[in-house]
Amino acid sequence: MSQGITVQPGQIIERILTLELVRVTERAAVASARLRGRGNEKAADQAAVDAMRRELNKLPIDGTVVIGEGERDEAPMLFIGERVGNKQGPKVDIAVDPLEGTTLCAKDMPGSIAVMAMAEAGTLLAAPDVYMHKIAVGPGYSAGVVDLDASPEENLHSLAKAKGVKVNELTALVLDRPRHADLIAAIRKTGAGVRLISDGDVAGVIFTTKPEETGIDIYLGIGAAPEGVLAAGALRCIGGQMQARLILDTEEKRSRALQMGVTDPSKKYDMTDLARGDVIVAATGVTDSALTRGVHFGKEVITTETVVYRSATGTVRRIYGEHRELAKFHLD
Ligand code: VTB
Repeated sequence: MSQGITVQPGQIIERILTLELVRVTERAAVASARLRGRGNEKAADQAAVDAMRRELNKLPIDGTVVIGEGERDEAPMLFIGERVGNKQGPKVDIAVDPLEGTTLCAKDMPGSIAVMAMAEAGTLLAAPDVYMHKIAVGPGYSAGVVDLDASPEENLHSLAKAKGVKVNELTALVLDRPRHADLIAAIRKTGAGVRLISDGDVAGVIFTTKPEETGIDIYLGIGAAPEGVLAAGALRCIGGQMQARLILDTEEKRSRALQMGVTDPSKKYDMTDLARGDVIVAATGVTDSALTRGVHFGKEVITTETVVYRSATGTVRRIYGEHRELAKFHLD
Protein backbone atom coordinates (compact mmCIF):
# COMPACT_ATOMS: atom_id res chain seq x y z
CA MET A 1 0.00 0.00 0.00
CA SER A 2 1.18 3.49 -0.71
CA GLN A 3 1.09 4.45 2.97
CA GLY A 4 4.16 2.28 3.58
CA ILE A 5 6.42 4.13 1.18
CA THR A 6 8.72 6.88 2.33
CA VAL A 7 10.36 9.20 -0.10
CA GLN A 8 12.73 11.81 1.24
CA PRO A 9 11.98 15.44 0.42
CA GLY A 10 14.39 16.83 -2.14
CA GLN A 11 14.87 13.57 -4.01
CA ILE A 12 14.17 13.56 -7.71
CA ILE A 13 10.94 11.95 -8.79
CA GLU A 14 11.35 8.46 -7.47
CA ARG A 15 10.84 5.63 -9.86
CA ILE A 16 8.76 3.92 -7.22
CA LEU A 17 6.18 6.64 -7.80
CA THR A 18 5.74 5.43 -11.36
CA LEU A 19 3.53 2.59 -10.20
CA GLU A 20 1.77 4.83 -7.72
CA LEU A 21 0.75 7.06 -10.58
CA VAL A 22 -0.63 4.10 -12.45
CA ARG A 23 -2.86 3.30 -9.48
CA VAL A 24 -4.22 6.83 -9.59
CA THR A 25 -5.11 6.84 -13.28
CA GLU A 26 -6.47 3.28 -13.06
CA ARG A 27 -8.94 4.30 -10.38
CA ALA A 28 -10.03 7.40 -12.27
CA ALA A 29 -10.49 5.34 -15.43
CA VAL A 30 -12.57 2.65 -13.74
CA ALA A 31 -14.76 5.25 -12.04
CA SER A 32 -15.56 7.05 -15.28
CA ALA A 33 -15.83 3.83 -17.30
CA ARG A 34 -18.86 2.89 -15.21
CA LEU A 35 -20.54 5.89 -16.81
CA ARG A 36 -19.51 5.17 -20.38
CA GLY A 37 -22.25 5.67 -22.90
CA ARG A 38 -24.65 7.28 -20.43
CA GLY A 39 -24.62 10.60 -22.26
CA ASN A 40 -23.66 12.42 -19.09
CA GLU A 41 -20.28 14.07 -19.52
CA LYS A 42 -20.42 15.89 -16.22
CA ALA A 43 -21.14 12.80 -14.16
CA ALA A 44 -18.39 10.82 -15.88
CA ASP A 45 -15.91 13.63 -15.34
CA GLN A 46 -16.92 14.06 -11.70
CA ALA A 47 -16.47 10.36 -11.03
CA ALA A 48 -12.96 10.51 -12.47
CA VAL A 49 -12.11 13.65 -10.50
CA ASP A 50 -13.32 12.17 -7.20
CA ALA A 51 -11.40 8.94 -7.68
CA MET A 52 -8.25 10.65 -8.88
CA ARG A 53 -8.19 13.09 -5.98
CA ARG A 54 -8.83 10.39 -3.41
CA GLU A 55 -5.95 8.26 -4.74
CA LEU A 56 -3.61 11.22 -5.20
CA ASN A 57 -4.03 12.15 -1.58
CA LYS A 58 -2.65 8.76 -0.54
CA LEU A 59 0.64 9.29 -2.39
CA PRO A 60 3.84 10.07 -0.48
CA ILE A 61 4.26 13.44 -2.16
CA ASP A 62 3.90 17.10 -1.38
CA GLY A 63 2.13 18.00 -4.59
CA THR A 64 0.64 21.16 -6.02
CA VAL A 65 -1.89 21.00 -8.84
CA VAL A 66 -0.65 23.23 -11.66
CA ILE A 67 -2.94 21.87 -14.37
CA GLY A 68 -6.29 20.97 -12.90
CA GLU A 69 -10.02 21.23 -13.16
CA GLY A 70 -10.04 25.02 -13.16
CA GLU A 71 -9.60 28.02 -10.93
CA ARG A 72 -10.30 27.61 -7.23
CA ASP A 73 -13.67 29.38 -7.32
CA GLU A 74 -15.05 27.23 -10.13
CA ALA A 75 -13.55 23.82 -9.28
CA PRO A 76 -13.88 22.52 -5.75
CA MET A 77 -11.59 19.57 -6.43
CA LEU A 78 -8.20 19.41 -8.10
CA PHE A 79 -8.30 23.15 -8.64
CA ILE A 80 -5.14 24.94 -9.69
CA GLY A 81 -3.03 25.48 -6.59
CA GLU A 82 -4.61 22.68 -4.54
CA ARG A 83 -2.11 20.79 -2.41
CA VAL A 84 -2.32 17.02 -2.87
CA GLY A 85 -0.59 13.97 -1.46
CA ASN A 86 0.18 13.09 2.13
CA LYS A 87 2.80 15.91 2.28
CA GLN A 88 5.43 13.35 3.37
CA GLY A 89 7.45 13.24 0.20
CA PRO A 90 9.09 15.32 -2.51
CA LYS A 91 7.64 18.59 -3.67
CA VAL A 92 6.11 17.98 -7.08
CA ASP A 93 3.95 19.64 -9.69
CA ILE A 94 0.82 17.72 -10.63
CA ALA A 95 -1.03 18.05 -13.93
CA VAL A 96 -4.31 16.20 -14.24
CA ASP A 97 -6.96 15.55 -16.81
CA PRO A 98 -9.00 12.94 -14.90
CA LEU A 99 -11.18 12.31 -17.96
CA GLU A 100 -9.62 13.51 -21.21
CA GLY A 101 -12.33 13.20 -23.83
CA THR A 102 -15.43 13.47 -21.65
CA THR A 103 -17.65 13.45 -24.73
CA LEU A 104 -15.97 10.29 -26.02
CA CYS A 105 -16.72 8.63 -22.69
CA ALA A 106 -20.31 9.87 -22.57
CA LYS A 107 -20.85 8.51 -26.09
CA ASP A 108 -18.74 5.38 -25.45
CA MET A 109 -16.52 6.21 -28.38
CA PRO A 110 -12.82 5.31 -28.65
CA GLY A 111 -10.14 7.54 -27.20
CA SER A 112 -11.08 8.71 -23.70
CA ILE A 113 -8.33 8.34 -21.12
CA ALA A 114 -7.55 9.25 -17.52
CA VAL A 115 -4.20 11.04 -17.61
CA MET A 116 -1.87 12.80 -15.23
CA ALA A 117 1.71 13.98 -14.96
CA MET A 118 3.95 14.46 -11.97
CA ALA A 119 7.11 16.54 -12.24
CA GLU A 120 9.73 18.23 -10.12
CA ALA A 121 8.21 21.26 -8.41
CA GLY A 122 8.11 24.35 -10.57
CA THR A 123 8.85 22.61 -13.86
CA LEU A 124 5.44 22.28 -15.52
CA LEU A 125 3.96 25.33 -17.21
CA ALA A 126 0.99 26.56 -15.20
CA ALA A 127 -1.16 27.05 -18.27
CA PRO A 128 -4.52 28.80 -18.02
CA ASP A 129 -7.50 26.99 -19.49
CA VAL A 130 -7.41 28.74 -22.86
CA TYR A 131 -6.77 27.56 -26.39
CA MET A 132 -3.27 26.88 -27.63
CA HIS A 133 -1.67 26.60 -31.07
CA LYS A 134 0.25 23.35 -31.16
CA ILE A 135 2.59 21.52 -33.48
CA ALA A 136 4.25 18.21 -32.70
CA VAL A 137 6.31 15.55 -34.44
CA GLY A 138 7.88 12.36 -33.12
CA PRO A 139 11.52 11.47 -32.52
CA GLY A 140 14.24 11.06 -35.14
CA TYR A 141 14.15 14.47 -36.80
CA SER A 142 16.71 17.24 -36.47
CA ALA A 143 15.70 20.17 -34.26
CA GLY A 144 13.52 22.69 -36.04
CA VAL A 145 12.30 20.37 -38.80
CA VAL A 146 8.90 21.98 -38.30
CA ASP A 147 8.02 25.29 -36.75
CA LEU A 148 4.86 26.72 -35.27
CA ASP A 149 5.34 29.92 -37.26
CA ALA A 150 5.91 28.26 -40.62
CA SER A 151 2.97 27.56 -42.95
CA PRO A 152 1.45 24.06 -43.09
CA GLU A 153 2.91 23.75 -46.61
CA GLU A 154 6.42 24.57 -45.42
CA ASN A 155 6.16 22.23 -42.47
CA LEU A 156 4.85 19.30 -44.47
CA HIS A 157 7.44 19.69 -47.22
CA SER A 158 10.23 19.97 -44.67
CA LEU A 159 8.97 16.93 -42.78
CA ALA A 160 8.60 14.87 -45.96
CA LYS A 161 12.16 15.71 -46.95
CA ALA A 162 13.48 14.80 -43.51
CA LYS A 163 11.55 11.54 -43.53
CA GLY A 164 12.63 10.73 -47.06
CA VAL A 165 9.10 10.35 -48.41
CA LYS A 166 6.82 12.28 -50.72
CA VAL A 167 4.57 14.81 -49.04
CA ASN A 168 1.51 12.84 -50.10
CA GLU A 169 2.74 9.97 -47.96
CA LEU A 170 2.33 12.04 -44.79
CA THR A 171 -0.71 12.21 -42.53
CA ALA A 172 -1.48 15.06 -40.16
CA LEU A 173 -3.78 14.72 -37.17
CA VAL A 174 -6.13 17.64 -36.55
CA LEU A 175 -9.07 18.21 -34.21
CA ASP A 176 -12.30 18.25 -36.23
CA ARG A 177 -13.42 21.81 -35.58
CA PRO A 178 -14.74 24.58 -37.86
CA ARG A 179 -11.80 26.74 -36.73
CA HIS A 180 -9.50 24.36 -38.60
CA ALA A 181 -11.16 24.66 -42.02
CA ASP A 182 -8.30 26.68 -43.53
CA LEU A 183 -5.64 24.53 -41.91
CA ILE A 184 -7.24 21.32 -43.20
CA ALA A 185 -7.56 22.77 -46.71
CA ALA A 186 -3.91 23.88 -46.66
CA ILE A 187 -2.70 20.45 -45.56
CA ARG A 188 -4.80 18.67 -48.18
CA LYS A 189 -3.56 21.04 -50.89
CA THR A 190 -0.05 19.69 -50.35
CA GLY A 191 -1.34 16.19 -51.08
CA ALA A 192 -0.93 15.03 -47.48
CA GLY A 193 -3.79 13.33 -45.65
CA VAL A 194 -5.66 14.65 -42.64
CA ARG A 195 -6.96 12.40 -39.92
CA LEU A 196 -9.69 14.17 -38.00
CA ILE A 197 -10.43 13.41 -34.37
CA SER A 198 -13.42 14.70 -32.45
CA ASP A 199 -11.56 14.99 -29.11
CA GLY A 200 -8.50 13.72 -27.34
CA ASP A 201 -5.46 15.63 -28.50
CA VAL A 202 -3.18 14.43 -25.67
CA ALA A 203 -3.23 11.03 -27.35
CA GLY A 204 -3.18 12.80 -30.71
CA VAL A 205 0.22 14.31 -29.97
CA ILE A 206 1.51 11.01 -28.57
CA PHE A 207 0.47 9.27 -31.82
CA THR A 208 3.16 11.22 -33.70
CA THR A 209 5.83 9.26 -31.83
CA LYS A 210 4.97 6.00 -33.59
CA PRO A 211 3.99 6.86 -37.16
CA GLU A 212 4.60 3.30 -38.32
CA GLU A 213 1.85 2.10 -35.95
CA THR A 214 -0.53 5.04 -35.84
CA GLY A 215 -0.06 6.40 -39.34
CA ILE A 216 0.31 9.91 -37.90
CA ASP A 217 3.36 12.01 -38.76
CA ILE A 218 2.44 15.38 -37.34
CA TYR A 219 -0.08 17.04 -35.03
CA LEU A 220 -1.29 20.48 -36.07
CA GLY A 221 -3.87 22.95 -34.86
CA ILE A 222 -5.55 24.51 -31.89
CA GLY A 223 -6.48 22.56 -28.77
CA ALA A 224 -6.72 23.24 -25.08
CA ALA A 225 -3.61 24.50 -23.29
CA PRO A 226 -3.76 22.17 -20.26
CA GLU A 227 -3.80 19.16 -22.62
CA GLY A 228 -0.79 20.69 -24.36
CA VAL A 229 1.25 20.54 -21.16
CA LEU A 230 0.29 16.91 -20.55
CA ALA A 231 1.17 15.98 -24.12
CA ALA A 232 4.52 17.79 -23.87
CA GLY A 233 5.27 15.84 -20.69
CA ALA A 234 4.74 12.55 -22.51
CA LEU A 235 6.74 13.69 -25.52
CA ARG A 236 9.63 14.68 -23.22
CA CYS A 237 9.80 11.02 -22.20
CA ILE A 238 9.48 9.44 -25.63
CA GLY A 239 11.29 12.01 -27.74
CA GLY A 240 9.94 14.31 -30.38
CA GLN A 241 9.43 18.00 -30.84
CA MET A 242 6.58 20.25 -29.87
CA GLN A 243 5.95 23.98 -29.96
CA ALA A 244 2.97 25.90 -28.70
CA ARG A 245 1.56 29.36 -28.14
CA LEU A 246 -1.28 30.36 -25.84
CA ILE A 247 -4.19 32.16 -27.46
CA LEU A 248 -4.71 35.12 -25.18
CA ASP A 249 -7.04 37.17 -27.33
CA THR A 250 -8.88 39.09 -24.62
CA GLU A 251 -7.78 41.31 -21.75
CA GLU A 252 -9.45 38.91 -19.32
CA LYS A 253 -7.43 35.95 -20.61
CA ARG A 254 -4.19 37.95 -20.61
CA SER A 255 -4.66 39.03 -17.02
CA ARG A 256 -5.62 35.50 -15.95
CA ALA A 257 -2.49 34.21 -17.63
CA LEU A 258 -0.40 36.93 -16.02
CA GLN A 259 -1.65 35.89 -12.60
CA MET A 260 -0.38 32.43 -13.42
CA GLY A 261 3.04 33.78 -14.30
CA VAL A 262 2.72 34.27 -18.07
CA THR A 263 4.48 37.59 -18.61
CA ASP A 264 4.83 37.32 -22.39
CA PRO A 265 1.37 36.57 -23.86
CA SER A 266 2.77 35.75 -27.31
CA LYS A 267 5.64 33.55 -26.17
CA LYS A 268 6.43 30.57 -28.36
CA TYR A 269 6.91 27.63 -26.01
CA ASP A 270 8.96 24.64 -26.92
CA MET A 271 8.56 21.23 -25.35
CA THR A 272 10.91 21.96 -22.47
CA ASP A 273 9.18 25.26 -21.68
CA LEU A 274 5.97 23.29 -21.23
CA ALA A 275 7.55 20.48 -19.18
CA ARG A 276 11.19 21.01 -18.36
CA GLY A 277 11.98 18.84 -15.33
CA ASP A 278 12.02 15.19 -14.47
CA VAL A 279 8.49 14.04 -15.30
CA ILE A 280 6.32 10.92 -15.17
CA VAL A 281 3.11 10.69 -17.21
CA ALA A 282 0.48 7.97 -16.84
CA ALA A 283 -2.59 7.38 -19.00
CA THR A 284 -5.20 4.65 -18.47
CA GLY A 285 -7.72 3.91 -21.18
CA VAL A 286 -11.36 4.51 -20.33
CA THR A 287 -12.65 3.47 -23.75
CA ASP A 288 -10.58 1.37 -26.17
CA SER A 289 -8.22 3.26 -28.44
CA ALA A 290 -4.97 2.95 -30.34
CA LEU A 291 -3.15 4.19 -27.24
CA THR A 292 -4.51 1.69 -24.73
CA ARG A 293 -7.39 -0.68 -24.24
CA GLY A 294 -10.22 0.69 -22.19
CA VAL A 295 -11.59 -0.63 -18.91
CA HIS A 296 -13.31 -3.99 -19.19
CA PHE A 297 -15.70 -5.16 -16.51
CA GLY A 298 -15.87 -8.90 -15.92
CA LYS A 299 -17.86 -10.77 -13.33
CA GLU A 300 -14.86 -11.23 -11.07
CA VAL A 301 -12.18 -9.14 -12.68
CA ILE A 302 -11.88 -5.58 -13.89
CA THR A 303 -9.09 -5.08 -16.41
CA THR A 304 -7.26 -1.86 -17.18
CA GLU A 305 -4.41 -0.90 -19.48
CA THR A 306 -2.10 1.96 -18.63
CA VAL A 307 0.86 3.42 -20.42
CA VAL A 308 3.37 5.19 -18.20
CA TYR A 309 6.25 7.32 -19.39
CA ARG A 310 9.29 8.41 -17.40
CA SER A 311 11.59 11.17 -18.66
CA ALA A 312 14.62 10.29 -16.51
CA THR A 313 15.15 7.08 -18.48
CA GLY A 314 12.80 7.33 -21.45
CA THR A 315 11.20 4.09 -20.30
CA VAL A 316 7.67 3.46 -21.49
CA ARG A 317 5.74 0.72 -19.69
CA ARG A 318 2.41 -0.79 -20.53
CA ILE A 319 0.72 -2.06 -17.44
CA TYR A 320 -2.17 -4.41 -17.89
CA GLY A 321 -4.09 -4.67 -14.63
CA GLU A 322 -6.41 -7.44 -13.55
CA HIS A 323 -8.19 -6.19 -10.47
CA ARG A 324 -9.81 -8.84 -8.31
CA GLU A 325 -10.46 -6.91 -5.14
CA LEU A 326 -13.53 -5.34 -6.62
CA ALA A 327 -14.74 -3.91 -3.34
CA LYS A 328 -12.22 -1.10 -3.56
CA PHE A 329 -13.79 0.05 -6.79
CA HIS A 330 -17.24 0.26 -5.29
CA LEU A 331 -16.14 3.48 -3.67
CA ASP A 332 -15.73 4.95 -7.13
C1 VTB B 1 -9.03 19.45 -27.24
C2 VTB B 1 -9.33 17.98 -27.02
C3 VTB B 1 -9.98 17.75 -25.70
O1 VTB B 1 -10.85 19.97 -25.80
O2 VTB B 1 -7.96 19.90 -26.46
C4 VTB B 1 -10.30 20.23 -27.07
O3 VTB B 1 -8.18 17.23 -27.08
C5 VTB B 1 -10.18 21.70 -27.34
O4 VTB B 1 -11.38 22.40 -27.05
O5 VTB B 1 -10.29 16.38 -25.57
P1 VTB B 1 -12.72 22.46 -27.98
O6 VTB B 1 -13.49 21.19 -27.72
O7 VTB B 1 -13.45 23.67 -27.50
O8 VTB B 1 -12.31 22.55 -29.39
C6 VTB B 1 -11.21 18.63 -25.59
O9 VTB B 1 -12.14 18.26 -26.59
C7 VTB B 1 -11.85 18.46 -24.22
O10 VTB B 1 -11.01 18.87 -23.22
